[in-house]
Amino acid sequence: ARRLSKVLQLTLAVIKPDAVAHPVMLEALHQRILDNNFVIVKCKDLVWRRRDSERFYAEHSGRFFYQRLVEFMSSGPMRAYLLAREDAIRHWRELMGPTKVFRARYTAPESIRGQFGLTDTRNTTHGSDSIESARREIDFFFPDFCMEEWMDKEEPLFR
Ligand code: RTP
Ligand code: MG
Repeated sequence: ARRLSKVLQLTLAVIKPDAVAHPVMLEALHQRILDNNFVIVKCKDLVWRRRDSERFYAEHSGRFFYQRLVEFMSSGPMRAYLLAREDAIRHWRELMGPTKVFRARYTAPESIRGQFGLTDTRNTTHGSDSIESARREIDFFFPDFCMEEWMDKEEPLFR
């Protein structure tokens, strides 16, 4: 029999401050996660200091939107989820829809950003874009989570 662990993947999802500020939206997004067969491994509400924001988005330093992104992400509470599902990274990004709000509205109106996104920065959610970023981001938000413990050399849970 195939082990469940064979098909699971982990990803890091964040509900950004624009969405957390509205309880109805926060609840809708939480429900959306459950409706799409993700297992919530860990969940936490937190507020970033400016330096956390700068560190997390260091790869974007120098881009024209960096300052406002850093400012915005440390402007209020957000919620981080450690999610598990088969193909979790791809599924969560598909559910979020395109980063750019105009694109989300027109090409994926049912997606989270298509429905709730305000601007390209205040676009309700974040999701890891690769296995490497998922590892880095899970460790950033959940340093106590021992990924190695979830891995089995023969049949890795995390791929
Ligand atoms: P994310 O990192 O949130 O999953 O988004 P992404 O990969 O789809 O987009 P990326 O291009 O990596 O953008 C990184 C973050 O910068 C914000 N952003 N703001 N014009 C703007 O104001 C602007 N452009 C991008 C995005 O919201 C994303 O959080
Ligand atoms: Mg990105």
